Amino acid sequence: MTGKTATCLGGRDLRALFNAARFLVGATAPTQLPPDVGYEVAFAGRSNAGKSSALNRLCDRRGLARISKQPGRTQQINLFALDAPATRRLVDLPGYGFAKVPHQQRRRWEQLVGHYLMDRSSLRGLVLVMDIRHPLRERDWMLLDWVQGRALPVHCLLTKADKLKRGARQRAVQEVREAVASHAATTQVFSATEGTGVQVLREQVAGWLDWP
Ligand SMILES: Nc1nc2c(ncn2[C@@H]2O[C@H](COP(=O)(O)OP(=O)(O)OP(=O)(O)O)[C@@H](O)[C@H]2O)c(=O)[nH]1
Ligand SMILES: [Mg+2]
Repeated sequence: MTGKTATCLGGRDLRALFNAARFLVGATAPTQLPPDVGYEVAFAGRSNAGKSSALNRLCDRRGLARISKQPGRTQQINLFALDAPATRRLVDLPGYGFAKVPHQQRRRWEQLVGHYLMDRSSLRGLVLVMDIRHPLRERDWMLLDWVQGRALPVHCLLTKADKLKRGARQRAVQEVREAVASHAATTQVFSATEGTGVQVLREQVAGWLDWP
């Protein structure tokens, strides 16, 4: 692929489209979500996997989604609008699988995120963010199974690739690709710190958002 086709969608610069992102709302209950029209792409994954960092890198905006050293801090669904009047949106979902989270909080997560993933009509695709060193844990599979039920396309983002050497990265991506073939999910390598794979991610997400 040439540099030109890699950065353009219908003649427009993909980076610029994502760079226009602005915080829309943080929802702690389904009733606080914006109207279920238009197009959404959500980022899901374990706490601390790197969801917010991936979103910031996608938009090339450092402070857009909050990054935390403490896993499990984000307990709300954060939505970002890419255009006006918020027809296309990115969604940062609260993470799962952090052991220190109390039972009640875990149930709240299941209700909030489960409801969102099952019922949201404007949700067009899911980016499943996983640390490339620890992919496809039990709750990642649970999520894959949930969304398969509603035939939602999934893109596995193997992030923190900067932590692995080239050979190990390739082995990891190959293993995940084979494992998720049954769920018709796509897979790529990514690093928020180095910017690896950002253009591939932009094209994947832009396709789901159906930019004219
Ligand atoms: N080395 C490296 N560290 C990363 C990368 N992406 C994220 N991190 C670090 O991983 C930690 C968690 O990143 P976040 O983006 O906050 O993770 P999250 O999935 O949004 O976490 P929750 O909101 O708690 O669910 C932070 O310390 C980040 O700096 C990456 O690509 N490489
Ligand atoms: Mg986060």
